[in-house]
Amino acid sequence: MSARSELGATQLGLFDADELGWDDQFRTARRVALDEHSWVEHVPGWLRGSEQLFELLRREGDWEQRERWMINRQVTEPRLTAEYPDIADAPEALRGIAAALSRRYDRTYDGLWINLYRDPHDSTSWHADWPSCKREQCIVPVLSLGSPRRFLIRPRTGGASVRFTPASGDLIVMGGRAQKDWLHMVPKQARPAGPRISVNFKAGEQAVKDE
Ligand SMILES: O=C(O)CCC(=O)C(=O)O
Repeated sequence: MSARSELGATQLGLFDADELGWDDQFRTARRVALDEHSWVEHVPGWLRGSEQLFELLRREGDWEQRERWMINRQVTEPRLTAEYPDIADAPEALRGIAAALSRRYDRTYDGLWINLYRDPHDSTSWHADWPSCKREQCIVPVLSLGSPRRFLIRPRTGGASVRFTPASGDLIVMGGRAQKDWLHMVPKQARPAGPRISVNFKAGEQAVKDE
């Protein structure tokens, strides 16, 4: 059920353009090869105005508490999620960001979902982004807003994980076969952490299998 009022939907478009900006050149991008076929690009400080965007999304996001099947039982996800399958319905501030990412990664990010990790006990467990990536190779950008949290990625077959700690305004972009051969997570942590929002971009063209 939508928590967003008509007024809220209107306010989502009212972001002071001077406060929000990003680096179209992706000058701080650092690409880490996970293996021969998969990579993660970390772009520190990519977005300017991330704290204001965090506050706006926290206040106005269409947040839902979701359930997830784990083997044979349904569990409540330890985070809140708001989904915008059509980018046209997403907060206006995010539409400009999606367009910038589309130019950079040469595909159309036409939908997104956002997650709110309310405290250090909120998390998401090992998974890959299915069904938003059904191709052999996908590029999935994730924008972090608010408190830094660990983001881990490890081979699907097991083994050591690679760790990133994206701060507010950082991008983590998973590419190549990272959704096929690797799993990622945001773990719970004992150390105190304030709330964090992640903005996950999806491209309809990646949600269909290769011919
Ligand atoms: O919050 C993140 O950084 C990642 C979220 C994620 O992997 C997901 O929602 O599928």
